[in-house]
Formats: sequence, C-alpha cells, structure tokens
Amino acid sequence: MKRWVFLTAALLACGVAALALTEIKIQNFAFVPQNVVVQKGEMVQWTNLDVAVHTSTSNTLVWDSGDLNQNEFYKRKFNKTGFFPYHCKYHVTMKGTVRVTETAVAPTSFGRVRALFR
Ligand SMILES: [Cu+2]
Repeated sequence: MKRWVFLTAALLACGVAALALTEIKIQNFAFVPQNVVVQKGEMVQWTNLDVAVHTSTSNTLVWDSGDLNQNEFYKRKFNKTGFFPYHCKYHVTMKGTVRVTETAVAPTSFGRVRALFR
C-alpha cells in the first residue's frame, strides 16, 4: 500500500515537472508542431520566428493572440479539456490543433518512473 502511495506521489511530481510549457514555433508560415496534446492546466506558448506577422487564433474564439511580430510570443493556460483547432488570421493555410486531456500524456515520463521501481 505504502509503495503505491509513493508511486502516485512520484507520478504527480513527474506530472508537475512536465507541466512546464509546450512550445509551438511559428516558422515558415506554419505552426511547429502543428498538433499538440497537453494536460489540463498546462501552458502553451507560440513564438513567431517569421518576419511576417502571424497570430494564434482559436477557431471558436477561445483565444486570440493578436498580432505577433518576429520573436514575440503568446502564452496561455488551458484549463479545460477538449479539442481546440486554431489558425492564423492572416494566412488561411496556417492551421493547428491543441488537444487538452484530463490526465498526463507523456508516456516517456511514466516509463521512467516505472523503471525506478523495477
Ligand atoms: Cu500567419
């Protein structure tokens, strides 16, 4: 029993460590990576590396970064689960999605924790 409590605590700690930030680059008129999956409560940051002005604008207007000039970024926390498609206001070909899940999504960190207890 104790062992499971500890394991759960370790997993939570791991989740917190992984909470940091998901970074999406806006580069060459594209969102990179185009589709991301984050856990509820996590931050996502878009950074525009192009000379051209871009935006990160939710298709359902959940968020709108406004104009992002080169090297400017926009950051928001995703507190609700769901599937959020977004686009750039100025370039119709620029599309991306954020999927927000209830539980942790990084299988690699789970694998690492499990390895500690082997
Ligand atoms: Cu754009």
